[in-house]
Amino acid sequence: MSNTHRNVSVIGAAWGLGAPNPGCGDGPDVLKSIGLVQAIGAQRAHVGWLGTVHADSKGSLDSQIARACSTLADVVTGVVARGDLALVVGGDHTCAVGTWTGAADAVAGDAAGDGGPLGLLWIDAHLDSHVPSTSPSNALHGMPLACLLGRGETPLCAGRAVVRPEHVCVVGARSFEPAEAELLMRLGVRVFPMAEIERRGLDAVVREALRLVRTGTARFGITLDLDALDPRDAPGVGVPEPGGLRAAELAAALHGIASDPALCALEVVEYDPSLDVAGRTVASLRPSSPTMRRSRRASRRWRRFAPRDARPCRRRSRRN
Ligand SMILES: [Mn+2]
Repeated sequence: MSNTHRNVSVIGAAWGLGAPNPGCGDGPDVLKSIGLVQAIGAQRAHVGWLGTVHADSKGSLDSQIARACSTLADVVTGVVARGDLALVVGGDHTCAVGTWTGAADAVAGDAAGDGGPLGLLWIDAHLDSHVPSTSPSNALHGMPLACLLGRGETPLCAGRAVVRPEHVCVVGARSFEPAEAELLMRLGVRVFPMAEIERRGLDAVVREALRLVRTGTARFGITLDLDALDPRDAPGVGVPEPGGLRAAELAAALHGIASDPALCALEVVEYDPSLDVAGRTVASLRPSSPTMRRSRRASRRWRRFAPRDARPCRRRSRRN
């Protein structure tokens, strides 16, 4: 996140129920404890940890996640409606259903009267566009984009289209099932796979993707699944995929984005502290590295807190 005077409200989405390994449910607490708020605050933003949403344990998995998402949506609506930047920290990617439903509601009902649709930039190694009938694993974190597009029939998906396909871009995809790609193609979602990024360069792709999510929308949001990053930079995710984005290049391509008044919310998901290796994932998350370098104190603090237990990442089950 770059220099900005805008208020930043951080919200934890502390559940991993939608993933085969629930470890990412600990992500928000760990990032809070190692000083995420202070690191962002070092860049002159007014930042506070607003709260953390947990899932309860009543009923089916779907309904637990659906309730947590509904709580999260209400919180995000409030933050966005008052003009702050919402930063949602997952948890597994099912929290996107809550984050973007809440953001879309706030953006549609903008008090100033210039409300409209929400654009969404989805940065991910996967397409997250399964519906229950196409998912080999039934893992719900493989479905949130389909849900937001109004597809899929689970309690998580009210069947309501929160975003329009022409306002959504996926960047960094490299591992998915044909049915997901077919759904997105049929709907008209622009997908920028890794092969295209390697050919054209990340800067050019991000520029085009940002133009698309801004076109015809009132405001836009960005969701970053950390598995979009190369496992060399972000080993601490449940479903790592080789051949991904380098953290420094992505930070450079998105540099300054937090100061953009059209950006209403940012979401960072799937960080699993138990799978991190030598704090590498946390180091990649360090907000806006160039600015952090100028703030040596904050940078030292972040390094000091970064978990260093170099636990080998042995468990590598594919999601699908
Ligand atoms: Mn994802």
